[in-house]
Amino acid sequence: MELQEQFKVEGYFLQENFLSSQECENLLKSISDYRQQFFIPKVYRNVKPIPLSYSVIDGKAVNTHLPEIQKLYETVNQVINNLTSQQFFPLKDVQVECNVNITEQGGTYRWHYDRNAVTALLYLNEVEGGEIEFYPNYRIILPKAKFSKFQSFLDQIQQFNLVRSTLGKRIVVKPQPGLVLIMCGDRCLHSVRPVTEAGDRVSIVMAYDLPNASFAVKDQLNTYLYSSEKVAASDPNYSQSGRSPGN
Ligand SMILES: O=C(O)CCC(=O)C(=O)O
Ligand SMILES: [Fe+2]
Repeated sequence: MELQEQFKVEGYFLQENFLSSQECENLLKSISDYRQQFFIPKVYRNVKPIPLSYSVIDGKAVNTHLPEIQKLYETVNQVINNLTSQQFFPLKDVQVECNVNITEQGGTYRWHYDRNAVTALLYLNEVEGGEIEFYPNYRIILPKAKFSKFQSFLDQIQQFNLVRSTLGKRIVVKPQPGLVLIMCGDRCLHSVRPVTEAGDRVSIVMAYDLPNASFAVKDQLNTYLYSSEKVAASDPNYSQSGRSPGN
């Protein structure tokens, strides 16, 4: 199968050694230098069955202080556009564009869909545990109401273990330096299993969408994902009004 066709059918794409181990080392060094200089928020959201428990360097900080990662974000955009028949672009919200996720021992990432259409995950190191588990092209998506309460209801049903194992195709990927995983982030249910060793798991998360994409859920979701502040909504992935604006 040709690559574009394969991505369309399978809903994800994996490439080992997208970066060399030396390139990963250099990026890890820049990230650790950044951490010496700046505070990075630790985020803990007690959701079931898997909490969101990680630290994050958000897109604003990457944009300002980590130019080599910002450059990678542009390079991976081209990789994605060779993989699909559509043209994807950086998000308009710089905070969300490109993040560095740092997950320490015991840390996890909750079950979720990304707000944006295509996501690339680039792994910089190997850890014990910390596998990403995902179900590509799994979501029953309401095209005009992706952020609605009814969508939230459907998503909750689809998250149940039994429903996942019956309807979904489970894929588990162990992080390794230089491995890139590209997925349709808003259709692929995913979570990260607990890191079981003392070292940090470091991944770069890159988000893209079509130029006209609009997100009903911006501010609360950003606070939820990128700060340690409390948020009112139980799951800010969905808007209170139940409708997505602009479509
Ligand atoms: O680090 C990972 O493997 C996944 C992170 C993720 O899904 C996200 O930040 O949206
Ligand atoms: Fe995600």
